[in-house]
Amino acid sequence: MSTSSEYRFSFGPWNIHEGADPFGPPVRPTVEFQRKLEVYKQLGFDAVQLHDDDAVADLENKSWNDAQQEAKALRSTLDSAGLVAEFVAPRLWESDLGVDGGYTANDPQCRAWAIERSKKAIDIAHLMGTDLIVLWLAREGTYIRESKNAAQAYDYIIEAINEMLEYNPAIRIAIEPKPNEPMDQAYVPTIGHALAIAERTSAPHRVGGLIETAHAQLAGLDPSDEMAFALGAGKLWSVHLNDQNGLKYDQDKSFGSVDLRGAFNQVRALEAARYSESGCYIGLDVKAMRTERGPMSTKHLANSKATFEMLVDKARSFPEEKARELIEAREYESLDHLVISHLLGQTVSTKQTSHDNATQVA
Ligand code: 3MF
Ligand code: MG
Repeated sequence: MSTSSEYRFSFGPWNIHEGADPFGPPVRPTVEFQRKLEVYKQLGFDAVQLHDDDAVADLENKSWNDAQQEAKALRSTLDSAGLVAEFVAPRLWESDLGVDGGYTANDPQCRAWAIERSKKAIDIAHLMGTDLIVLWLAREGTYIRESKNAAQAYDYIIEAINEMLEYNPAIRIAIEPKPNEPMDQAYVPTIGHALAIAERTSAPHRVGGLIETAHAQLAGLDPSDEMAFALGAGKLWSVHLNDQNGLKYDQDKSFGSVDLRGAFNQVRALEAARYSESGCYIGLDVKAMRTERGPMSTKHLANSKATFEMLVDKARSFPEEKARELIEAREYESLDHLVISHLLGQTVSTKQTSHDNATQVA
């Protein structure tokens, strides 16, 4: 059962990286953006996720004319490589002006800058041929509760989104929620918050979400339920599949590498909603281990994609009929074992489950 042709996959250039962490310098050489683009197709990926300054390096210090030329040049490079841009995301968190956040900064000049920069990202998206803008609200939050007024901050976020929606009526905005890191407490920590905000904007149908597995896990939530919630609202416009080992720093581990059953359930939620037919991409946001040797480490990308595809097969071959019978009989212990057996490639006979019933201690 080959599934690779039905789903389309994407990742961002930051997923091929130098391996630096807060306690150590880079351990692999920097790979030229151009060189990264060459491996997309080899690895079976069709789309590139971009920050505005991935598309136009050093965006803040370029004339708008030069920026446009660069974006156009990248578009034709992607075209000739058979690639498309999935989305463009304004990278507000690396500028001096974004130290206290962008849209929610206490300094009105910083808030104005954040909106102007977001409009540039929208123009770049247009030049790159995508209508999808992703907002990861990195520094929109607080280190100490008293430094910002949360109700006011949410109003600022909604005002900023409204300005973006008005600036280009063709765009859609997908909010990527995350509960913490780099902030202690981030605004818009879950997809529930993101979709509630969407409803408060001037064009709710143009505001949806991107769910990252690890971000949901960091909020103590089940990623598959988060995805199902957004899918039910028709608002899951991209995903960042990865994994996370408990409530630590954001790890971006390979998909399924910690919680394989959780990964299976995410795939099951996507399959149930026929996500492969939605036109949306299966995006990855994964980091290579620091121990990987260079010059370019891409195994984490290939492995995550392969795991996803194996789990699609597992979702499609799941014994649904048997599961339904067990659900009807409220035999959840047996259902639990059915899932585990299926993931481990074993079949459980119905006989075995009815035997369980017979020997059950009242
Ligand atoms: C941080 C993230 C971000 C976003 C990216 C796209 C750098 O935890 O997940 O990755 O995915 O900025 O908006
Ligand atoms: Mg992400």
